[in-house]
This record gives sequence, C-alpha cells and structure tokens, in this order.
Amino acid sequence: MAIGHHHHHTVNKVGQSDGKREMTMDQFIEWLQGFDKDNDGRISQDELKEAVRATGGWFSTWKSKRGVKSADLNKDGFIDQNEITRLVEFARKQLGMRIVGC
Ligand SMILES: [Ca+2]
Ligand SMILES: [Ca+2]
Repeated sequence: MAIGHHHHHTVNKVGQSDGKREMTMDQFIEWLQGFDKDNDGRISQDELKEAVRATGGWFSTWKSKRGVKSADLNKDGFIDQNEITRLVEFARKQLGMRIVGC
C-alpha cells in the first residue's frame, strides 16, 4: 500500500463521538495527521496522546506510549509516514476504532 501522497486539508477531530465511526485507512491517516501540531510529518507521543483523547477515551499516556512503541519501527520515538499504517492495529485494538480497507 502506497502512502506517497498526502493531502493537506486539515482534518479536525472525527466528531467527539465514541470513536466507533468507521473510516478507511486513508481517512485514518488524514485524521492522525490532523494531530501533527508541529507539522514535521511525524506523530510524536504527545501528538498521539491528543489523538487518543479525541477518540473519546480518557486521557491516556500509557496508551499513546504503547501506540508509539508498537508502531515505531526504527525506534526514533516518532511515527513517520512509513510507520503510520502500523498504528492501525493499535487504533483498532486499543482505541476501538473501526478502520476498513487495508
Ligand atoms: Ca509532529
Ligand atoms: Ca519511527
């Protein structure tokens, strides 16, 4: 699956619902990139923390820590473009998000 293209419309939080909304892999990536506050193209643990919170889960540091850990292939502490798809499993299991089409 190619992730070469990124669109740059800002995706705001997906509702403030229960995070159970179904989305595609592309939408998930766009959604996550909406949390890239410093626009470095990577998701840090702090940024992921905001994403976790936005799913309606209570503020959870350990979840975001685990998310980064499980997806961070090169162990630099950030989720970059190549690693972002690895967060899908995390989002499914830990955040209860429904992500389709991968
Ligand atoms: Ca960032
Ligand atoms: Ca990394």
